[in-house]
Amino acid sequence: MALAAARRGLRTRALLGDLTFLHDVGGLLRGPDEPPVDLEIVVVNDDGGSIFATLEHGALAATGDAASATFERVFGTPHGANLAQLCAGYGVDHQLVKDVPTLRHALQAPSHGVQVIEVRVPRVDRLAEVRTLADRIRTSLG
Ligand SMILES: Cc1ncc(C[n+]2csc(CCOP(=O)(O)OP(=O)(O)O)c2C)c(N)n1
Ligand SMILES: [Mg+2]
Repeated sequence: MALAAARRGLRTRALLGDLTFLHDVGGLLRGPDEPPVDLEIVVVNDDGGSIFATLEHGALAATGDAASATFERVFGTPHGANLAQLCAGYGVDHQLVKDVPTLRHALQAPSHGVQVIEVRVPRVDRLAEVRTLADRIRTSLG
């Protein structure tokens, strides 16, 4: 669906996590007979799957004992993949963003072809951030 919109000349963005990106990274490869698309792929790279810290078994991560190491290996799944090099291998533009002003600038800039914008974030704060965000939404809804 994103590619169909991108073909119509609409500015099209996909927002995904690093593990999701790595799972489907082969999709960056578009053959010479494929129609050109304008697509921005924004990858939030926290070097693993932080969503699992927000689930029930995320409690294991906070124990500090062997269970937290197991949680990190099985659910956190850090990988250390170099997204810039992966994009280079597919001939796709890559931009690493390290702060909010740079991200704003990248999102406002004209976009042509397939571009990956990698936003590096820490993984450790995900549970606290989700709770804070939920509180703010509750408060704003009254
Ligand atoms: C096709 C598919 N495979 C596996 C899953 C299970 N799954 C849910 S979230 C997730 C990892 C998400 O990691 P990431 O994309 O880095 O996002 P983060 O949790 O860091 O925000 C996985 C493997 C899924 N939902 N769909
Ligand atoms: Mg992630």
